[in-house]
Amino acid sequence: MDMALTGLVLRVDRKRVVVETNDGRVLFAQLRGTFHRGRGRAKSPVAVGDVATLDEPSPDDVVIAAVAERRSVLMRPEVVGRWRNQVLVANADRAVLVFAFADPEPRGGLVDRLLVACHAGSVPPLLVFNKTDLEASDETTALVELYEGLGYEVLRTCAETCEGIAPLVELLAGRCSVFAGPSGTGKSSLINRALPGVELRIGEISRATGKGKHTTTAAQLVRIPDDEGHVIDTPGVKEFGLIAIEPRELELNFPEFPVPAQCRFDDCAHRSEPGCAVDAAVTSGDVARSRYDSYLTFREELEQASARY
Ligand SMILES: Nc1nc2c(ncn2[C@@H]2O[C@H](COP(=O)(O)OP(=O)(O)OP(=O)(O)O)[C@@H](O)[C@H]2O)c(=O)[nH]1
Ligand SMILES: [Mg+2]
Ligand SMILES: [Zn+2]
Repeated sequence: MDMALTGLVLRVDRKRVVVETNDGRVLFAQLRGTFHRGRGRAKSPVAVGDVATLDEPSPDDVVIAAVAERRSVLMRPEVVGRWRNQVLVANADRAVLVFAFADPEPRGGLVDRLLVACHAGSVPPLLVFNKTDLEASDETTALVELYEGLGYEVLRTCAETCEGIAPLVELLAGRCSVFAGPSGTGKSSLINRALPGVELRIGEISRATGKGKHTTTAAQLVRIPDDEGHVIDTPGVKEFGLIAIEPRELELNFPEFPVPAQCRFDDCAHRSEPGCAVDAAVTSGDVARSRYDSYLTFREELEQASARY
């Protein structure tokens, strides 16, 4: 009996998908109209990290027939033409969220967005603060300590001096890890350092703006040499919208909040209701103001989005 032809999705362009087949070829596969439309606009039909069943009606013609159920998804809304392309990557075991001590300075709101997306998509996060060779502002130092204090796994790295690269390599082995974060923080640089022989394109920081220039333009899967695991590099995110989270369930993605069911009202939105335990925790300092502000911002966004669809 023939073994079914399957492929690991390495990269997704408009209508062409790069797959690595289980018989060891790297080739382009086509998305056919029915499959493309059939999945509706709620989900990306195919994402990097997916395992696809392939049809090969003739040589040079490989078609994606189906996509295996996903273990996890990292989602963001992204409008591509009239398409809402929502799944950034599929099947990641861990998200490596890369920020920098400086150039660019991390924004807490974006850290929180990515952490919430990870919680909601069942992808455990690792926070990496890169560029330890640069001097951090007091705000940035406090921000790193905030997330460490919350119990998130935090790693300090430097792609220039290789500080923290050995522990990073250990964390990557045997798993699928997706690197995400703002442009210019060093995602591709860290992957190049961690994986021998891999040479992803590295950008330059604009002197004028202190920002990266979106060097990586599409999510791309890279195999770890001599290992089962792989790594997915993604383009830098400027804004990261949250989707597919019930507004009422947002609170569950903030592990330090005293929820659920500790406020006076069962349906407390933690805005300024009397007897709100979250509000009390912010006042007493048990919950950081910045985290609460993120919660309020995201809740508003999710409510507006759910009213729209
Ligand atoms: N000083 C310093 N510079 C670094 C470090 N790591 C990366 N860089 C520099 O930061 C710039 C951006 O690095 P990239 O690896 O392209 O960043 P990226 O996160 O992949 O950016 P996008 O692909 O645009 O999302 C490059 O000029 C790197 O040389 C570091 O640890 N210290
Ligand atoms: Mg990059
Ligand atoms: Zn409340």
